[in-house]
Amino acid sequence: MSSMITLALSKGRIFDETLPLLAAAGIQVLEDPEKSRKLILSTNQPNVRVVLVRATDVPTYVEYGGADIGVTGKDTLIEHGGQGLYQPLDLQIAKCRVSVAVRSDFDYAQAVKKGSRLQVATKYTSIARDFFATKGVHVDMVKLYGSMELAPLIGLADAIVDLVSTGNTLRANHLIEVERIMDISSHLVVNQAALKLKQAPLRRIIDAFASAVPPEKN
Ligand code: PRT
Ligand code: MG
Repeated sequence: MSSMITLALSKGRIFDETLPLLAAAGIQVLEDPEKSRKLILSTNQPNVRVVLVRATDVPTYVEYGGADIGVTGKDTLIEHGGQGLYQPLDLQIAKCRVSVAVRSDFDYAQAVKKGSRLQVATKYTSIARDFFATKGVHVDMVKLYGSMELAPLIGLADAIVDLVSTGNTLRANHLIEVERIMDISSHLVVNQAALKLKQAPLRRIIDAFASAVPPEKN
């Protein structure tokens, strides 16, 4: 029996933007996750299957070998810690940035003077903690799992640390981006034991993905 390769993806932009890379590897997913409730999708290659997991769970599935390989945002990877994961490739997809945003009437410059305290609402507590520590700002962290943009409007926090791509969500909620913490794209992550045990098929996928990634623009 040939060994099965399990690829972990999340529904939505990561799935959609990974499809062309899979095509470059000769892999075609046979079901549409938006139309089916299945969590395990077969492909045109009998030894390759796709599992659908929450975006934040992709590194965990790959770390514990629930999947051999996965695609995950750098944001998610940093928060996970990346332990046990081989990270061979920046796929240059699902691009966005992690930024600090506040209400337009909030005096951010005053609030981040060294030694001051700032209430920050975010799903990205690790990224936020490191960023404000470097600035010497004390942070009272409010951990949220979504709709971060609401927090400053309701008085739950002074600032949010969140992903921004077009900026439309911030604008719609009268928030302004005051600092850009880091640029984000999605990366390929591979289980280290699987890389040894299933080296040839995994290498084939990694190499095909690498050849399909557009060269970095400067
Ligand atoms: O949505 P769900 O709660 O199910 O899970 P998730 O948010 O963890 O997954 P998903 O699929 O939304 O995001 C997966 C990955 O896509 C993230 O980890 C990022 O690496 C990447 N990515 C790229 C984005 C965005 N762009 C993005 N714009 N993830 C989320 N957003 C959200 C952002 O949080 C904000 O609410 O879109 C909103 C801002 O978009 P603009 O265009 O209005 O600025
Ligand atoms: Mg989302």
